[in-house]
Amino acid sequence: MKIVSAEFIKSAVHEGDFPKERLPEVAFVGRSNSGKSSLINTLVNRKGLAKTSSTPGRTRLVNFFRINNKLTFVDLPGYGYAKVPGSMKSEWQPMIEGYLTDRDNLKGVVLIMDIRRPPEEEEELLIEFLNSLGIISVVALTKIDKLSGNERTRQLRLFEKSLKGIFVPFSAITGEGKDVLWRAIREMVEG
Ligand SMILES: Nc1nc2c(ncn2[C@@H]2O[C@H](COP(=O)(O)OP(=O)(O)O)[C@@H](O)[C@H]2O)c(=O)[nH]1
Ligand SMILES: [Mg+2]
Repeated sequence: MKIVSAEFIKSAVHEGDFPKERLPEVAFVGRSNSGKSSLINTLVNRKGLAKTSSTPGRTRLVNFFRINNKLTFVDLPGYGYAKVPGSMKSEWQPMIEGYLTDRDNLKGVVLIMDIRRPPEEEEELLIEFLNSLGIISVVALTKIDKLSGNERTRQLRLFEKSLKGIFVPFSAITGEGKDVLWRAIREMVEG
């Protein structure tokens, strides 16, 4: 995808403040520190569009970006920071669920996971939830550059065994997976 423009639209906390414009939308969701901001920046070739943060989990904002005046990227708040017993019960749950359920221009979700970190029940439940809503999703496995060939194979097997998803190995450092992810996004958007 040739990026002509990538602009920040707004941040919002409540559904009522989400942008009224209805471009096709792709949402990015992941644990704090999973590499979500870096992945968005890599996709759009802009180093500082989505802030990469050194204080993970502090923001509860939903950030909207307009890409090529054609689609919207939505950076959903990170999760898994405030540990609450029982999965998907943390404070972002109602907000995320509300967004995923109600946003009718939502075309798909990119779930971002650090390839070194084994999936937990939260991720399993999130994928099930997306499937139950009929929302297409793809799992980006970030920081692949940190693994050796053997570790990579082992981790990929682990993910394939524990989650029902489509996996894209990704690195914000080397750019691996960028084209594959863009293809997946284009398919979501163009249906
Ligand atoms: N080696 C490597 N580091 C990464 C990659 N993606 C993110 N990081 C680092 O991981 C940390 C968290 O990244 P960030 O994008 O802020 O994660 P977020 O909290 O999910 O938005 C930062 O120190 C990044 O530089 C990657 O693909 N490879
Ligand atoms: Mg971030």
